[in-house]
Amino acid sequence: MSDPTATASTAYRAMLSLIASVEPRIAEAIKAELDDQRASLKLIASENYASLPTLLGMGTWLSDKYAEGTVGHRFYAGCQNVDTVEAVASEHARELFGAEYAYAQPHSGIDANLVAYWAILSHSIERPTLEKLGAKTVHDLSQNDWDRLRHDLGNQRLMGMSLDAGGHLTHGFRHNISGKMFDQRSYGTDPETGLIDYSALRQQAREFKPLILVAGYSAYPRRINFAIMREIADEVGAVLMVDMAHFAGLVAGKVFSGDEDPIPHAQVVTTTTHKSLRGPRGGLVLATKEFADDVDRGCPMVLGGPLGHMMASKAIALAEARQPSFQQYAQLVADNAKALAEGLLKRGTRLVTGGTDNHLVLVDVAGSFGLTGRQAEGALLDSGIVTNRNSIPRDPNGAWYTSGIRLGTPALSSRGFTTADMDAVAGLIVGVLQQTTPTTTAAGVPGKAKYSLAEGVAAATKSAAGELLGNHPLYPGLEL
Ligand code: DSN
Repeated sequence: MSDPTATASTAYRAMLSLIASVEPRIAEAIKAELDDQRASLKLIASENYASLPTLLGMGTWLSDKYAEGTVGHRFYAGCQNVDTVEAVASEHARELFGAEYAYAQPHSGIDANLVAYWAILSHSIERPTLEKLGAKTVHDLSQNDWDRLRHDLGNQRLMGMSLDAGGHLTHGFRHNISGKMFDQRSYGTDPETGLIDYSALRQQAREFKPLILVAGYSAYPRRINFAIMREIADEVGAVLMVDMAHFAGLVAGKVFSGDEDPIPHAQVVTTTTHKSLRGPRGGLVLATKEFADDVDRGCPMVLGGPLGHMMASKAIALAEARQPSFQQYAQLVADNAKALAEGLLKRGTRLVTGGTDNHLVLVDVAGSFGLTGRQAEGALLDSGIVTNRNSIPRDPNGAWYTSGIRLGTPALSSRGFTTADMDAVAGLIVGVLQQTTPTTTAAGVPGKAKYSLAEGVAAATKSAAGELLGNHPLYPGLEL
């Protein structure tokens, strides 16, 4: 039998040559991206490397089919193959997570959250109103009743984690549509420990009485107790929605179980598929049966035509995540994050919450090295280490410059980095940041954007990183 990676090399070379015959700059950018990804230490907590079957699943003619609607109930003819891929993706998602219902259409995390918000609004506001007025659909309502319903749909309350505590824009912040749709209040973290204070959260929920309580984060380095979150939601009559975009891989890989697994506790759970879950770019919504019909109306409610090629790729990635090897991968992600945190701590770095028990680490670069997040991100990038700047709780440098950098281990764990490698990575990071200094502005004070990196540090770090990367090649055997 021929070696599948050698076959993939041939397939990709043919693909690049076909693309180059139309637009060579695009072929070059595709190739350059692989070279860049191979040559840098990727520590962006929300990124990963999808498998070759998952990547190849995206590049097909399933993209050419319109299929608005849902499986078996489409607004276009000839959707039998899109029906198959959507049904298979949903089946894998249900089985993988133990969910009663799964919706595979969302194109991204923001779309998954929008589907979830509108499903909850439909379930908890629209349906009871229609029932009370004896109407079957919204078309049966008088103009006055419709106006009142629209007003009610647009005036509900949502409570989510504050951005600087690690929450997400789509959890009700003003720069996102969720902040315009809902009256939102944030819960933060304890100023001393940096951890969620469930009693304070409960008290806030009692006072604010949200319709939706959102749990989930993009920069909180700890686990959440979803049993307590559900108890709080039930007490105040809220629906618990969990956005597990960042840690879905740890749920799928059973690193998070019991009270740390959102599926048995939340009515609605959303995720992206491309972060720790290691699939293609996209989203999923999981729900209890009670919310299934409302979630299923996501297209055309808020989503454009489903992306058949992306759902095919999601199905492949979800099938991979059901393999026992994915559980080993998920455990490695968590072990590597711990090793990275310990490596940073022992070299004198301050971490938000003092460590991690998930896949990410939040470094206070202002407190540790006198830098802004922007300066730290830039100096590390110059040295071949890709991270992203991130706010820390009560950040004095705001959301643009920030005082932190966020590091995550899903991508390097996919390359097979070990805990010993992560200690070496911590050494490289600290080495760079200790030798970075903010540039002084014309007014004689340290600036927030520019920095200088001691001579030779970037080159030496790139070379040490190259050695680590060489031990764990990305897509071994794939030659373009
Ligand atoms: N952009 C994602 C992240 O980096 O966490 C969340 O939207």
